[in-house]
Amino acid sequence: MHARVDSSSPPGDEPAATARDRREFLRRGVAAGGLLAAAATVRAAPAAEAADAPLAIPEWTRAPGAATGAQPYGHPSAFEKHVIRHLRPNDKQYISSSTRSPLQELDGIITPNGLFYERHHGGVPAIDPARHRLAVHGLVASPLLFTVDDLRRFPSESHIYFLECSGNPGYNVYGKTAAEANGLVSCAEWTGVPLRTVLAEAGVQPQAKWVVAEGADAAAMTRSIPLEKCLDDALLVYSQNGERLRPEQGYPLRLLLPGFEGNMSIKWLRRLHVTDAPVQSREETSKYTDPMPDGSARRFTYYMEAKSIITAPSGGQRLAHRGFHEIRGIAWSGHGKIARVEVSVDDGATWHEAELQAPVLTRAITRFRFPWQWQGQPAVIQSRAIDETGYVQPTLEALVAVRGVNGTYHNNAITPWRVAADGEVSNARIKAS
Ligand SMILES: Nc1nc2c(c(=O)[nH]1)N[C@H]1C(S)=C(S)[C@@H](COP(=O)(O)O)O[C@H]1N2
Ligand SMILES: [Mo]
Repeated sequence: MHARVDSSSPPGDEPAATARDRREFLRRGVAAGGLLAAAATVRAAPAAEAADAPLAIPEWTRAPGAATGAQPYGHPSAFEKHVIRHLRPNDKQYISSSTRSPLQELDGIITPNGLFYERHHGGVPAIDPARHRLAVHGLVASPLLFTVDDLRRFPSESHIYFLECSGNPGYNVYGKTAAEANGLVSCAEWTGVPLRTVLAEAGVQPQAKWVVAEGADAAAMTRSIPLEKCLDDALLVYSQNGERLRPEQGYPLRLLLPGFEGNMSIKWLRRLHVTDAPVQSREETSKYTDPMPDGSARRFTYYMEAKSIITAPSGGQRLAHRGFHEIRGIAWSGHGKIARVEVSVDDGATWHEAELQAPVLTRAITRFRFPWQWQGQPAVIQSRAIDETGYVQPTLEALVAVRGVNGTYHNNAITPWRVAADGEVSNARIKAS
């Protein structure tokens, strides 16, 4: 049984806007040595098994399976044990540390809770929700103290948003896999109460301009947030992907500031102090600032700018077959929706529009895909995101030309992957040996 995959006419409707790009793509494909000459065939069964042989009955069909309810809380298949968060092997800072989401193993736009990236400055506290409180005070008409149950009584909302650490990936651009190169980003459906609802309950005074959020962890992570953001789409979150927050993600209560650098989405939230000025916390002075070439420093760099990365094929993987391959990846922007993603398969010489997978949501991860014929030629493949503001994801060289090399945060550069003649995929920034 063969599933026919014709790379020159991908399934589904072709948006009118891409027809020109596709013609251009085909023309260049032919010009570039018949890249698309033959329609690809994806075999549904190993060629060694004759299609007319009877289907063997495997052992799992011959006897009943495990008892229903054997796992009161479900786990992935035992065959998926390699799909785990990535912890840097030399990471000795086990309290102030991070783990990366295995982007190369994931499909769709939702990161499963057990694979959501983590970044903790003082370890993961074990908080008893019955004893946890949120204080709202400062420039308000009535200071308030909430239990988690109190907050759950407010009208709730659910939204899909990405969260990304501004240190993703820093200026270590040599990550071997997609996780190592850019895995400090994840995306979930968050449920909670809009922060503006709770602030309205307390009654914000006219001179208020900032809200200082503080965590209940040993790091007492503290950040000042412009009141404008708090009254816009900021969410007090208690659930993630349908279940209560995991301890690592801020159980029982976190702040979520869509599109803003991850460190501002304070986990284990215990206090909201309404003020008229930023508090100048450690996290907005010594940390999370970027020294610029002219000696100044970028501070309060809220927005995560548009980024994308190809997750398949990506570093550490191997193309086992010549012929059709769907290039797949993810794109996101703190400024809103992804408008386009472009893919290059010739080391950046030419770019072609990828197809976006619905839904394309504001400040959420968007999937893209692009049909590719690989006939064993060495190639460098990469993607660049363009968001609804028209902003185009830069190359690393373009970013460094503006920012210099002393900053660590907000590196949203393109990640190029090298595909070798033997099908090995590696980070194109690592010199081939
Ligand atoms: N209280 C508290 N909040 C915190 C942190 C922390 O260490 N303590 N880390 C911040 C950073 S740097 C990031 S990137 C995100 C990470 O969220 P996650 O672990 O749910 O992915 O949480 C932010 N909120
Ligand atoms: Mo972060």
